[in-house]
Parts: sequence; structure tokens; C-alpha cells
Amino acid sequence: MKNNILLLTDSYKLSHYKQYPAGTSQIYSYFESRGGKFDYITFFGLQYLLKEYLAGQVVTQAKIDQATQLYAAHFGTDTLFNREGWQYILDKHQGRLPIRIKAVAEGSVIPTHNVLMTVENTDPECFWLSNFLETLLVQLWYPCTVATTSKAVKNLILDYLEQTGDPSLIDFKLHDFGFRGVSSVESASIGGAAHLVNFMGTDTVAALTFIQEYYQSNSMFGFSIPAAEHSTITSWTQDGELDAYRNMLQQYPEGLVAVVSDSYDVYHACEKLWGEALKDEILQRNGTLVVRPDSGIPKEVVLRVTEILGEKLGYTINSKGYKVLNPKIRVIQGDGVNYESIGEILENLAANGWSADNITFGMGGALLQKVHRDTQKFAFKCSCATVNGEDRLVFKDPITDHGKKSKKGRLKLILNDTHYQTVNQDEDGADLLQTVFENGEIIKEFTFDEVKNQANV
Ligand code: AOY
Repeated sequence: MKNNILLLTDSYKLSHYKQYPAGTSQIYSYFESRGGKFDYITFFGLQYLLKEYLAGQVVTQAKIDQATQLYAAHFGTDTLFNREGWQYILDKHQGRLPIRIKAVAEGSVIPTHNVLMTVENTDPECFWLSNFLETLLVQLWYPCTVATTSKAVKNLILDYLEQTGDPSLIDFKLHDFGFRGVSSVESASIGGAAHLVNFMGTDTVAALTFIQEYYQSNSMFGFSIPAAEHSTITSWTQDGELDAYRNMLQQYPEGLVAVVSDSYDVYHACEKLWGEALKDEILQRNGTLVVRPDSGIPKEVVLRVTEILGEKLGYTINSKGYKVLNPKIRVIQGDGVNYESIGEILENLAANGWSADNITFGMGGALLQKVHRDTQKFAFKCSCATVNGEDRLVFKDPITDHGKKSKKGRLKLILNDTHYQTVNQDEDGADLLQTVFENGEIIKEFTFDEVKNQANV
């Protein structure tokens, strides 16, 4: 049985329905980033979770029966599982979840410490369901964190392009190399799509079908080019390195082609092979050769490779006073690339007079895998409980870590001029949270074009 919602939770949640106060009719919870590495969150990925796991009739008799059996064995007793609660959802709501989810528009860029999403039950009998969904919904941390990292890198590269070159090149300055480095195909799909909220270059093919399927888009949102890997170069043997490179230029006589060039000696490859033996072929080629170093200290190797290629194939000085390689040649760095090393590489290039126009980055593990829920400290907390018909302001504020303090009451997100604020619903100001899900139905959908537009306002 695919995606049994009754099983997509932590074990302890199965016992929680008996733990709320008598008379509880609603649990209202919210999702936020309590800070972290970056100060702004790009919100992305909720629509996938809604479509894949929550929309439509997600409770069936077979799923209840499966859960009944599994939980009896798991807990060693059949008294814990809330069978009646789920049977009620099947019988009374045709298996559709009596839940309302409000959220900021997908692609929104919101300062940390603000409400991004709220979850509440719409049937008072189902007060226990709101936080049963926490486990699944908090997995939103992953696409939000990837989109946030990718956006931060975009702003970093844009700073250097504005200072040293052409900002219109930004869309292809960060290429996703991360498919092999993630823990699953599902993660590659989700994380790869999150990166494409900000950029247009990817080698993570799984992201493309994910966008088509979950973000209603028939057009293409990720692009790539022919590129070598070490096997296609080293199989010519070290003596055949020149022939391997010449073959690349001949097999792809037009457009962009990328060639990993560090199999033996990247400096020799740039100076003698690309820079002398193949110089005329590169200069006469109708396109751009992208040289890829793939080892060493990134900021040092990139600078030296750029200087060799500049000396051998030429460069011009742009209007901002920075050197730009001959348009027939560029550099791509994919080894050791993360937010910090990109800054170091661009700084070292600029300090030596080289424009950011010369380089593109490939980012793999640091984009899609070297992130965790605490990179941006995501949390889902109850802020209001209705008990005996009265709303209680609910919060936590541990003396052992006030950074974990949570918000109180029914929340909304407002924009005061340019300043986002989370306030109580009875205060003035238009709520930026929109209902996206109610009683099993998706109320508001976003296309990937809309997500991208929202992320770049
Ligand atoms: N791809 C730009 C196109 C892609 C890649 C993918 C791991 C590319 C390399 C390149 O130029 O060099 C996964 C490592 C590299």
C-alpha cells in the first residue's frame, strides 16, 4: 500500500490523542525557522507534500486495518492506536483530512523567526490530528533549506557580478551537481527542484520530472550541456590526453562543452594542451570550451587556471576594469564548492583583477546533502489550544535555551512597508498566509513559473 498517512509519523504521536486536556477541541500549530545560517528563508515544497501525501481520500479501511495490525505488534498492545479516531475520519469525512493549512506563497523570501505555515483541525473531534501531521510537514525543512542556500549563493555571486562583470549571467552561475551525493532519488527530486527556484542550470534530471508532476509545468526549467567525466578522458590513457581533448572539440563542434582537465596535471593541460596544441581549434570553434579543474585548493587552482588560460588565449578588460577571458573559453569549478568557498574563489579572482564572468560553479553535496533541520533551525509548535470552548495562548520558553521560545496564539504574517512581522490575527494588516489545503482539498496551487517569480521579487 502506497503512502499510508497513518504510518507517516513518529511512534510517540500515536499515544498523544490521550494526552491533551479533557475538553480540547482544537490544536493550532505553526512552522517557523528559529534562525540559522542565513537570515531569509525561501519557502518551497509544501505543494509536493500536499499532493503526494495529504490530498484527497487518504484514509481507507485497508489503511486503518494495516495500521491496526502494525501498531499492535510495534507497541506490543492493541490499546494505543486511535482506531476510532481514524475510523471517524473515514466514516464522517470520506477519508479526507479535516485540516486547514495556511502558508505563505511558494517561493516567498521571508526573514527567519516568522510564521511560514499554520495547521489546525476543522472538526473538533479531530484535535489530535493537527500535530500527528508534524513529522511529515516538518520535512519541509529540506526543500526550504536547499532553496534558501541556493538563494544565498545567488545573492553572493550577484554581488561579485555587480562589482566585476555582468549580472545578467546569474541564471547559469550555480549548476546542481548533487544527484549522486543525496540519500535517495526522492531527495534529489525535491532538492534539485528547490535549487531551480533560483537558477536554471542542473545535472539532476530527477528534478525536471518532479517540477512537471507537482508544479503544473510543461516547460523546461533546468538546462545542461555536454560535459566530460574522468572516465571519458582517462580511457585515452595519459599519452592520449591531447587526443581526448581534441575529440571533445570535434564531437561537439558548436556551443558549450565542458571538459574536466585535472586527470594528470591541470596546469600542463591548460598551458600546453588547451593553450598551445588546441589553441587554434578553440579559437575557431563556434562556441565556448569550459575548462573544469577538479582538485586542489579551489581558490588557488581557479586563479592559476584562469591566469594560464588568459595568457594563452587572451582576455579583454571590461567597463568595470576587470579581466574577462576570450569568449571562447570559460572555467567551471565543482570540487570543494560551498557557500564559503564560492566567496573565497570570487574574492581571489577579483583581488587579482578577474571578473566573476569567467567562472561558473557546480555544487553537489553542499547544496543537496550537507544540510540538516538545524541549518535553519526549523520547528513546528502549538501556539493555540481550544479547551472547553476557550482559546488558550500556548507557548514554550525553556530557561535552558530561550532560542527555543515559541510564539503564542493565532498568527498572521503581515508586511509593514518592507518589514515582515508575525502578529496575532486580531491585529491590523493583511495576512500573507493563504489557505492552501482544507478538508482534503488543495485550495491554492502554484505553477513553477509563479514560484520562481515570487522568489525573485
Ligand atoms: N556535471 C556543465 C554541465 C555539467 C557533473 C555532474 C557531478 C558538468 C558536469 C560540467 O559542465 O562540467 C555531476 C559532477 C559533474
